[in-house]
Amino acid sequence: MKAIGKGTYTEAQKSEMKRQIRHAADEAFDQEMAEINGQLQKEILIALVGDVNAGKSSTINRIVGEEVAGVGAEPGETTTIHPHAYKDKIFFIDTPGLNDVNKENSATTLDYFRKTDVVLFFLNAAGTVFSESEQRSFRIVEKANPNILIVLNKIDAADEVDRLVARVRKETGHKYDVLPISSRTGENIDQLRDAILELLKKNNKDILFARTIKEKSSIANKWIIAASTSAGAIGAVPLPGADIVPLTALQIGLLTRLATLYERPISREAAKEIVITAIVGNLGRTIFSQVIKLFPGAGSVAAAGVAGSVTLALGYSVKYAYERGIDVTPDTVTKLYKNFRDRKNKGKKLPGEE
Ligand SMILES: Nc1nc2c(ncn2[C@@H]2O[C@H](COP(=O)(O)OP(=O)(O)O)[C@@H](O)[C@H]2O)c(=O)[nH]1
Ligand SMILES: [Mg+2]
Repeated sequence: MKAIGKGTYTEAQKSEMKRQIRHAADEAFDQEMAEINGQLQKEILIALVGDVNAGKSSTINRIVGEEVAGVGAEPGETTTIHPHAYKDKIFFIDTPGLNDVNKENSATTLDYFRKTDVVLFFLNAAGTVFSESEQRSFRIVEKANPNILIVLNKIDAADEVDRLVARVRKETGHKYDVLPISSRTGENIDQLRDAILELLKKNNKDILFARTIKEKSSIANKWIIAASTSAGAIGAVPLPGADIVPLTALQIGLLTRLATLYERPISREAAKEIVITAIVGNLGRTIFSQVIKLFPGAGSVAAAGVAGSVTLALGYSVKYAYERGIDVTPDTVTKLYKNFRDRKNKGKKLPGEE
């Protein structure tokens, strides 16, 4: 079968596509839900290592968007390292100071580091960056667990940050990301959050962590861009048959992830019909050129053709609905598409652009 015109389909093609989407969506939905539920059963352990006052507590509070109780132990208060539960599945290990890491270089401490999903190793950009004692601790931690992100905090109070980053990278053998941040001003906190999620993704734990974070918008954007870019690899105008199965799977994956992120479960039937609207209907395409302006990094999707653009439009509309407490149903998503299209036709800006 061949699509006609600029991606408009014949009635016969449309009904065949709907059939294929319903079929592919069932399978994709089961797979995604199994994957997500599997993730939600797991536990995450994040270690905060660094000198007193490096900004460990401030940074973690920034990342999750609220005060994390228990990460605030003063040096000397704790004699052994023990995890603090934050939400029922997420634990932080706070090392009150590096001396404690060095002194307590015991089997139990190392055991904890071994089990940790991510180690955040803090340096104070406004202090003595990567001092001898910090280097000693770093070697200890590194041996136990290489999933380290080096957090260079307090860049608001430091000079020559680029040079500091380069030096730390060099002294750690260019093996680790060094992220310059300020937990006071919030600079680069999004990048640090993304880097943590990237590491957690390796253990299939990123959704579990993302869900507990207050600031969901930039995470949602990233997922929408990723799905749309992947969709862009599918034929310029998705055809019934080979293109429909992977495109459906991508969109179902995006929908179920967004639903989990915003903690608003989506039914199988709703997900299916929303995908049908996106792929078979024309509405998604008409708002794409507007939507793309709202997305940092959407340039990669710009040349993505129909599959990429309808995926971006779908993701944007669903995210928009979740953030405003609108139920995500085929009806509401279609209404949103129409609303965005009408705004576009009237030369008005889309929500978020103002
Ligand atoms: N200038 C500046 N001060 C910071 C920053 N992050 C934390 N601080 C301050 O440094 C001190 C120690 O922070 P805290 O998070 O308790 O450090 P922790 O001991 O490593 O947990 C506090 O007075 C914070 O306000 C930052 O990015 N810039
Ligand atoms: Mg602290």
